[in-house]
Amino acid sequence: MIPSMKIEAITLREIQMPLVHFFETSFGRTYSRRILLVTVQADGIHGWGECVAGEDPFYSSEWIDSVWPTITRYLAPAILGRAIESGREVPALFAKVRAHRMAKAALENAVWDAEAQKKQQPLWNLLGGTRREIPCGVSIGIQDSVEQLLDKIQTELSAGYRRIKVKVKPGWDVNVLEKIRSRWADITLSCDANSAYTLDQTEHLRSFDQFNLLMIEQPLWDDEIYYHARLQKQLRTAICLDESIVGARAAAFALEIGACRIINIKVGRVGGFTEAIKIHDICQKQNIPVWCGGMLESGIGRAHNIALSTLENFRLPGDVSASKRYWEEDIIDPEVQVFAQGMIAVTNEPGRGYCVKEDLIEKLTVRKETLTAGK
Ligand code: OSB
Ligand code: MG
Repeated sequence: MIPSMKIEAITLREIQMPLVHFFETSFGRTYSRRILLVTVQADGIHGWGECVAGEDPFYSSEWIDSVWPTITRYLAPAILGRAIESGREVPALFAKVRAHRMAKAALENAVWDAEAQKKQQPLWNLLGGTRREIPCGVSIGIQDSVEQLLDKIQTELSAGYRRIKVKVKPGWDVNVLEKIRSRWADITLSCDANSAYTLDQTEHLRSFDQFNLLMIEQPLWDDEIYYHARLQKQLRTAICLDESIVGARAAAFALEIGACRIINIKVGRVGGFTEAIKIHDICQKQNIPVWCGGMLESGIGRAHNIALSTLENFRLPGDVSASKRYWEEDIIDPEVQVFAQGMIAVTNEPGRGYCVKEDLIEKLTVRKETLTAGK
């Protein structure tokens, strides 16, 4: 018999964590993160989840102050007091709420986290993963100068990372890629535009082909797929979609019309592990490689990204890198470490495989709310 868990309480917390170094994309610069963590309490077990919504509604429409009431008012009441066997049951319970995928993912993933503990099984194994080592890349933001960017790339290459991704936008693209390629002709290099271009700039984007990039991530509008198919026909470089792949249907559509040749899976963006696994499977059947994206997560989201990255078709290095690149001190123990060959070793521990530092979290907490069944 599969043991079910009764969801007795759900706690939301906002923690604030300054980044070791600012992170800049085409939509802005972040110095410090406001992160929503959720805890699902069931039969004496605490399952943890991290909401990847940002400080502002710039990457997507969700942001920290939209996800909080979405969870307290709609999502938490949909699972509180219920007996649940698996994280897989959660999406159906949330189906009435449109979109709000990052809010949903935080809770669904906390249920998976609890389920793995309850079953005394590693979370990665519960998700269907097989890899015991995760290949890692880094995402490097826009810097104050190209020299600073080159220094950062050197640091990350020395640390062993297997793929360098740089953020681009009009005015910080061809000039920058040229300098990178003249110094490192052969490294695995990609770029991410976070929707900074339009189809009118096709000729300009075609000039990226000379840099032999592994991919160009989300060049066009965040909510567009069709125009990416038009663009992909004009480029030699593979397009990778991030923002516009909000679920399995979007992924299937993008592949059907040839809008990309690679997909970035972010578990928060697509609404949770269940949907992320579906996208992984669709891509695997069509021989389209996927990789795990990052959202400047704290250790909990990072641990979940590692677990997801063990699925077989995560064939390209992800944006899942060491804790110390982001935080003075991460909220998990041990912190995520990347070994010299740019790999993260996956543990055999049951659950997420990293302990949560509750005392540290308490110190970082600026807002907290607990909801209980029947209230
Ligand atoms: O587009 O992949 C992105 C960070 C915040 C929002 C969007 C993105 C990113 C990153 C950082 O590229 C990845 C990471 O190191 O966590
Ligand atoms: Mg991206």
